[in-house]
Amino acid sequence: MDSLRCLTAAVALGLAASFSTRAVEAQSSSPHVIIVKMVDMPNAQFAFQPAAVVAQRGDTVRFVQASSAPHDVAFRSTPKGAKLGAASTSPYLIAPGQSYDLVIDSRFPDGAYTFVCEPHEGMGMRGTLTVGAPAR
Ligand SMILES: [Cu+2]
Repeated sequence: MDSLRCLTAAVALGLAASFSTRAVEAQSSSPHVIIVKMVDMPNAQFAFQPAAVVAQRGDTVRFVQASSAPHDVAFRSTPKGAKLGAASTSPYLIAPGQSYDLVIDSRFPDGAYTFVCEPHEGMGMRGTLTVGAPAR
């Protein structure tokens, strides 16, 4: 009886181990890097391009400086439960090609986020981030 229980436990452990290995593989193969450029607009204004981003947890949103003026990324609204901490406002991106990676991890629960560039918010430099399944 004892040996049977032992065998059952060993099989259960083995199954758990193979499941968790598969979960790690699935996670490491799926994340994406989503590029958002900070650009000059023809009307002497600035924009995030694209201005609407959809990400899954594990993805990275990479903001890239492609403009003549410094920009940042400051969140204005977040879903309940979001704990962005230091990610709530980015450093300024100044040099061409300089980038800022925002890792969409457990700080970012599913939902709708809005962000702006602080100096250019009044000029319409705003964006949205949706974490979760793409809206259809
Ligand atoms: Cu800006």
